[in-house]
Amino acid sequence: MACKRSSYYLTTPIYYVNDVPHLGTAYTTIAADVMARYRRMQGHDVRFLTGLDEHGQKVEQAAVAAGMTPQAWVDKLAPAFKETWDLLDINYDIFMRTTSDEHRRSVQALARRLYENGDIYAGNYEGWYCVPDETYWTDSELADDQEVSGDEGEIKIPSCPQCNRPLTYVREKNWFFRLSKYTDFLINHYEKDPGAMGPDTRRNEVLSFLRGGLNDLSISRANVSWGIPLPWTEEGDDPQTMYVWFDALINYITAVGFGACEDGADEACTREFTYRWPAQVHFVGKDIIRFHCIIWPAMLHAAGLALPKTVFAHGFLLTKGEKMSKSKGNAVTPAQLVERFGVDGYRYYFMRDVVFGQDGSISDEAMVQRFNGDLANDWGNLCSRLFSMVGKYCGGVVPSYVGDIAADGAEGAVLRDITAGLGARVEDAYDRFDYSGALSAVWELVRAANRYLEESAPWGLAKDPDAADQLGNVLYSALEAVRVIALYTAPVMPATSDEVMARMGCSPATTSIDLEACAKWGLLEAGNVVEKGEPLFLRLEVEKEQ
Ligand code: ME8
Repeated sequence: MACKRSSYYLTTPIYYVNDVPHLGTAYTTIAADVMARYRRMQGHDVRFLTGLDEHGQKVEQAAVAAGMTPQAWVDKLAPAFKETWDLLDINYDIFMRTTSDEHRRSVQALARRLYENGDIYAGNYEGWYCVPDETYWTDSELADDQEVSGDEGEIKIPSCPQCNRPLTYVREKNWFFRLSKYTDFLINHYEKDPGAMGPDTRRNEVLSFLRGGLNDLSISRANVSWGIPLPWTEEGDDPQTMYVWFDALINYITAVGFGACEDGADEACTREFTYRWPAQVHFVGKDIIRFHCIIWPAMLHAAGLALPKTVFAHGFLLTKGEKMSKSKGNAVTPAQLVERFGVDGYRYYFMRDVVFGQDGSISDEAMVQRFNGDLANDWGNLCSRLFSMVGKYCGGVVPSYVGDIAADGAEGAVLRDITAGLGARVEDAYDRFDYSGALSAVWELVRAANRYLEESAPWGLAKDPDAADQLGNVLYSALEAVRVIALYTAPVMPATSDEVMARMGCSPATTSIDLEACAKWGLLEAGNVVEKGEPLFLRLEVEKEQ
């Protein structure tokens, strides 16, 4: 467990600017945002990076088709991402664009370092390339029914094993990175440090791929002009550009200062870099683990840089059994879901219902069910009936707790005791990237608070003049549980938590920098004004929604 207040640097993939942000890219970004918010609330010094992958053949081709320069094209598309992240309450610190000058300097600095170390050499590339995925494929990776040689010399065009779209044949002089040289290093890395990659199933997949042996990797393109130029050329050659993945991965170190100095680009010249790097976690989808768990660590190691502490790969969001993607035409937009479920309802559903690390089928029905059950009924209803009782029985202010709140068997002890163990359970879940587990631990308190109100029946106590202290203690305890719930749900539903805290006269949950201390039982101040307010979540009608 990292010491609180230490640096916590986390990243999402940088998304291809060509695609609009969709539920899949939003999923990774929300997960990273929740982790960033949780770590901030614990007091860590967080840097949260997201951004855009703007170079490569795919973008170049799309720009040509649109009759625009690639730069004008990416400038036109980029704002949609920031708008979507704003809509979803994503509180990132750095938005990287790979067309920035700082990134060009950083990529060239890293490439130069590898070149000078002898890890880059000139060779000839001949083989298949997937432009939409910007990925090279070897013959052996293509399925048997995709034999490349047809009758009479005719070439059958194979399709990409990942996205199924037709591949392009590439034959050119390229520069190669000696990836194969790092095979044993990588095997050893993942064998020795199980935490270096999660979940375990993905780590095993990476290990078995590594044990099959690695080929060197072409890191430049001769005929793609939309990219970062290699900082060297051989006599007689046209300048080449970097392979887009080689360029893109480096964004993770650009963002924290690598290559900030023009001359020599030595990372020691920036304190930020030594402080921030390595990253605590790179969040990725399972489609891009080979890049992040094989190519990227080999590049870093070859450059004498530390490896990220963890790469965590989540699964795919599926609709009707198929991966959601814009190109498959089955994507609902994040804005459409926000319109129906609100930002927090949206964020809650994906964090609670899809187990992080596994594929998850999402459906309208499941969303409505979660929304009505967990949010409208459990959490929203707890707040509204409690706040209304405080209005009715306590003049709309937090009552004082009479007696020793810490004593055995004190009123509300059942909630106090759940709260006492909650911080550790939530932290353990977040340490394992188990968002669903973190939320279900908090929901034990939500449900217990609802049960507690039922069982203590404040409406009955209110009729008994001798039970005034007990009534105050019951309502105080339930309010205290609400305050604790608002704190622990804030990373997932920040606006709702801040609203709940405001209604109880407390400072915003999201400003906590010592979550466990803030969640200590009994800190709620008596006398705070409590406002009932509008319902937090209005039940959705399934029939109407469907
Ligand atoms: O791969 N379910 O960008 P990209 C869950 N530019 N997550 C999904 C998803 C789905 N159905 N579809 C997409 C690239 N994602 C490169 C990355 S990083 C140095 C370069 C998410 O726009 C998931 O995180 O294709 C996946 O890894 C990412 O979007 C791919 O985004």
